[in-house]
Amino acid sequence: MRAPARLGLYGLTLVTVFAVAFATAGAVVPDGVVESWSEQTGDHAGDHAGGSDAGGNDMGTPHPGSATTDTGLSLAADGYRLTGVTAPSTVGEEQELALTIEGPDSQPVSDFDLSHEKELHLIVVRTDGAGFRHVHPQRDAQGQWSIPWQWPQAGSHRVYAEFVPTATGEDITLSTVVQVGGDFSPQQADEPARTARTDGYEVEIEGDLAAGESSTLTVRVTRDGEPVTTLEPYLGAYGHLVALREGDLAYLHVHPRGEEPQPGQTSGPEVAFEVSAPTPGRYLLYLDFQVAGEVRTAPFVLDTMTNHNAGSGDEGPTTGEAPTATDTDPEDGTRHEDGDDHDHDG
Ligand SMILES: [Cu+2]
Repeated sequence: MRAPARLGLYGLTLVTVFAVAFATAGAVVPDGVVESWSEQTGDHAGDHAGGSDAGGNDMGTPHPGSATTDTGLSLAADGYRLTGVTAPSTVGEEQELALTIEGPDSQPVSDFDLSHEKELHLIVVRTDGAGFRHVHPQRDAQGQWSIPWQWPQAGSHRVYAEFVPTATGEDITLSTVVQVGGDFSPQQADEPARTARTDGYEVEIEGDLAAGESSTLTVRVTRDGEPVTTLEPYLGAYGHLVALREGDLAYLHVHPRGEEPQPGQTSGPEVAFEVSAPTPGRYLLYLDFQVAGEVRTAPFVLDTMTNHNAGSGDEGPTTGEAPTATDTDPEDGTRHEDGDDHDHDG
């Protein structure tokens, strides 16, 4: 009777695998890592446009005086709370997405500084990285933020609010999770993706992420093989890049390089960003760029470099091999506020 014995062994192996998975799931990023990351990614990180001038050779060389920000995984930080989050509960239902930011006095906050031209940035993404949206809701007299909303896909979504209270002048990102009922097929990224297509535009990302270091990522926009040189300012830059750590969806602060564009100016085909990946692993990146008055989103997936010494950002971009015809099809992976309904098979 060998078969039953084998089955038994197989069962035991399964149990072991699950036990390991549980242990791993319980592992949390040590506080120290998060803290040094927060310090690194404070607003002043943008001052280091020349690269790692401090010769940062290790994780977490904190920049003194940097603003403290969190990693966007908390409902509350620095006395501010994300409350009253409502959204449609199922796919396709038309309603609104609403939220309130409460201050240390437990009252809705109504004084915000402009940051990237807006008082509040709302980022929404399903926890597998699909369905990214970056929008700007309206605030009413009572301090409630809202925007018309419809979910194109079911699943568990993370909702981030990024803002700067006038009272502190510090950037805060708070988030919560919203469940959306309906059929759900996960679209977890299974490999890095350096090329994205959206509305006839092809966007390629060059450069590498290095864990614990700042590095430069450059995006290049083409259409029908021709460089696109008519990128328009959007949110105070020629592109807005959001980076999330795959797995927990921690929110990275990304700083555009170069001068802030003036109204009417255009640029392209390249835009550069300064990014710090806090830990080794995979990151989901989303570029919003504007051409001819319309904002589009290009999604990417990057893994941090394994060679720790190779990239402090100022050597030329290392052109990675783009996976052939990546399936980061923006039409099912992402959409933007201004985009009308594309087909979503999510
Ligand atoms: Cu925004």
